[in-house]
Amino acid sequence: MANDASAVSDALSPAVSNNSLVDPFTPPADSALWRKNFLLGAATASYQIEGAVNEDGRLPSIWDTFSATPGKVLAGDTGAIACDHYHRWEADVELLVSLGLEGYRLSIAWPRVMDAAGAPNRKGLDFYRRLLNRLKEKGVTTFVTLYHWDLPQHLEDRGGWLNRDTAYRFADYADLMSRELAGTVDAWATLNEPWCSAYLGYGNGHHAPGLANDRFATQAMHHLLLAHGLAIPVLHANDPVSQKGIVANVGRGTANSDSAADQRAAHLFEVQHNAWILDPLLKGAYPQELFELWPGTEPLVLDGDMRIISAPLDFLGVNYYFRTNVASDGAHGFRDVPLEGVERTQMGWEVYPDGLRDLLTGFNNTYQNLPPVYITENGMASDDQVIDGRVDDTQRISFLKRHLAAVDQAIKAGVDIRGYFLWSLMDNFEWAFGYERRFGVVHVDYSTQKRTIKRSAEWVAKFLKERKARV
Ligand code: IFM
Repeated sequence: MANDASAVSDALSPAVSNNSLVDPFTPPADSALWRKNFLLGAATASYQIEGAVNEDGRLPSIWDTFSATPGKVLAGDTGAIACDHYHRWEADVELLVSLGLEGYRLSIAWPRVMDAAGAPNRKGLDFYRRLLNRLKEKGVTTFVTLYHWDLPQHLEDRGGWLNRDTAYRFADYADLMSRELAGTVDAWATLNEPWCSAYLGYGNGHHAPGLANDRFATQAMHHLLLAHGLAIPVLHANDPVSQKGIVANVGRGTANSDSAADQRAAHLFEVQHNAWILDPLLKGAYPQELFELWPGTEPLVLDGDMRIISAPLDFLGVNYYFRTNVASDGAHGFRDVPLEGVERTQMGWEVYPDGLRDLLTGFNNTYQNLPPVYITENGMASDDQVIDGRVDDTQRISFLKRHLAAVDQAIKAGVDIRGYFLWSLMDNFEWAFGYERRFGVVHVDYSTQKRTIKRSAEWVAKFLKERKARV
C-alpha cells in the first residue's frame, strides 16, 4: 500500500471493516472519547525516525555514539537512516492526515538546531519550521517535545546530565526554539520520560550515554528536572499562548501477595517510578522514602531548585505501557516477580489496561493540583510482517481499544484527561532493541522505506471518521 491519502480509503474496504477483529470501536454514548475537544493523535521522536544524522549541520548526539558502540544495540542498529523521515516528512504528514489523526506529537533534535556555541543552525531549524507549518495548514494539533533523549554529544563530553550546567544550556535551547517556532506549536513538552534518561542512561547503562551508577542516576534526574523548571518560564515568555508541560513515564506496581511486605514493595515501586518525578513537579519535594531506602543516593539540591522545578504546568503528559508485579526484597525494596500466563507484547511487557486507569485515578487523589492530563504515549510492539500487502496486527487493535476504554473510565472517575496519542505513528528505532521491535500503526520496510498501513491504522482511521461524523 502506498503512503498516500487514497491508501486509507482503499484500506477501509467492506471486506476489512466487516471483520470482527477490526469492528468499529463503539464507546458508550456518554463516553468522553466522542467529545470534540478530546484529542486523538499519534507520537514519534526525532532520533527514532529522522535519520540524516550527518546532514545540514546536525551535530552528533549521545545516541549516535552509543549505537555505534558494539554490543549496545541489538543487531548493531543505529538511527543513521531510521525511517528517513528527514527526507520523507511531506509524505509522512500526508499519511497521518489521511488517517484522520487530529494531533501529532514529535520531538526536536537538539543537535540539529543549535551548534556547540549555542548559535542557531538555520538549516535544522527550517526543517522543523516547514514540518510544523505544514501540520498547522492541515489542521493538526502539534505537541512538540524539546528533549526526547538525543543530547548533543559535546554536552555529554562535559558531563551531560551529571553537570548542572546542562540544565542551563537546555534553558538556552528552549529559549531559541520558542523564539523561532512560536505560533507553530500548540503544546511544548520540555522532557520526555526523565526517569528513563536518568535510570537507563546513567543508572544501569542500558541507554545512552551508558553509565551505571545509582548516585549518577539521581543526580541526572535532579538536573533533568531543573532543566525542565528553568525552561518553563522561558517558554511562557516567548510563546504565551501555547501550553507547557512535561511527559513522564509511569509504572503500575502490584503486590505479589497480600503480605504487608509485598504491599510495601508495590508502594515503593510506584514511589520510585512515579512519585520520584511527580512529587517534585507537583509538591516541590522529593519523596524521602527513597533516600531512606537507598542511603547515599540523595542528589545535590541547591537552595531554590525545588521552587524552580515545581513551576505550574498547563498539562502533564503520561506515558503508560505495562505493569510490574513485585515482591519484597528486604533491604533492596522490591524485586520483579513476572506473572505466568498473562498476555504479553513483543517487548515481553504485560498488557494491563486497568493499570492506566488505576494510576490516573490515584494521581488525581494524591495531587490536588494535578494539571490536565494527556496520554502522550501508549501502544505495543508486535512482530508485524507484511503478507500479501497487509499487516494483520489484531493484538494492537485490541490493545488500543482496551486502553482507550481505561482512559474513559478514568475520565468518568473525575480525572481531567484531554487527549490520547498512540505510540507510534510508524515502526521506528526502538533504542537498545533497534529495529526488531515494531510499535507503529504503519509498517516500515527499512530496506525500501515503503510504508504500509497496518490493520490497526485502518481501525484508528475508521474510529476517527465515525467520531468526526458524530461530533
Ligand atoms: O519508543 C519509546 C519512546 O521513545 C519512549 N517511550 C517508550 C517507547 C517504547 O519503548
